[in-house]
Amino acid sequence: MEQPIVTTNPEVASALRRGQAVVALESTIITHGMPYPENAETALSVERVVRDGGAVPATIAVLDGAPTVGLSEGEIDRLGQAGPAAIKISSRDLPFVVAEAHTGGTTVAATASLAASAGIRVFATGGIGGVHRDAATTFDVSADLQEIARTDVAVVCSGVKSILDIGATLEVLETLGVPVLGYGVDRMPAFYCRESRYLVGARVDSPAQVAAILEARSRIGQTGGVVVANPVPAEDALEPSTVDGAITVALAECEAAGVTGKAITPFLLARVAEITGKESLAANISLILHNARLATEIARLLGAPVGDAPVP
Ligand code: PSU
Ligand code: MN
Repeated sequence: MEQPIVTTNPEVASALRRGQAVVALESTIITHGMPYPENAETALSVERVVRDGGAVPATIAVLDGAPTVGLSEGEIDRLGQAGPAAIKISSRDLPFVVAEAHTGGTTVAATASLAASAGIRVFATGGIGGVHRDAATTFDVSADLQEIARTDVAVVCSGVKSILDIGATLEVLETLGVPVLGYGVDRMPAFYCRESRYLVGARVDSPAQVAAILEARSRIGQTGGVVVANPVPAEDALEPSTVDGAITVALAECEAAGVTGKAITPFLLARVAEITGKESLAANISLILHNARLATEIARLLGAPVGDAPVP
């Protein structure tokens, strides 16, 4: 067999060998999720939060054709500067960008699959992709859902943005057998807002509960991922009416501009962010940091003997 082509940076590789906690981080949020320099600054702050919590961060992307697990600060800045000029890489794009030596940010789908192949079990992000509101006619369902279903990784996120159909996204996750755990909430978070009207599969209130559910899942013999839905901190949450108004405008503009395919999600997210202004960027940054903190706590508990607190 050929050697795997995934490059794992030495710090991440050594942490994994020694059984230390590692948290994977996506990079489409850097290239397509925020403007420069906030994108690179946020990615570096997220890494600091993971380190401060006692785990090793592994931001994942494809650099000149090399799927890379654990970017350097310089590499994060390079992706940030490239922004949407870099490729948005979902699972199906990996063979193309590797063969043609391209650079880009990996979506939740591609990041989860690269993380799992490196042996990382916990992944933090802002929001996952899902079922688009017009999916009944367009069939637009993010590959994130299927990839989470087949990859052994816990994805800590603040739900799906309300540009999507949250109820339909939860139905697909149920069909795919993905546990959806509301962290401290009974209802699915809606990214900028703490709650939608849809119930999660189960509510959890501690990282230890999440770790126990992950362990139980593998003891049962099930494979595949888990979604941990962690709401945006209350002080940074937006008013649902503000967000709804922006979404209505963004959806109409997307349709009028004839945007299709993988460009749809970045277009809608960017327009909602522009219309809602600085407040939504602040909420976005706050929830990502919050998710990274929780992911770090979960990662530190995995593999630790039951009842044993991780060494600080
Ligand atoms: N949701 C966000 N911000 C993002 C994304 C989703 O709040 O940046 C990105 C993630 O990388 C996600 C991707 O994996 O969009 C989903 O794109 P698509 O719908 O084309 O699968
Ligand atoms: Mn799509």
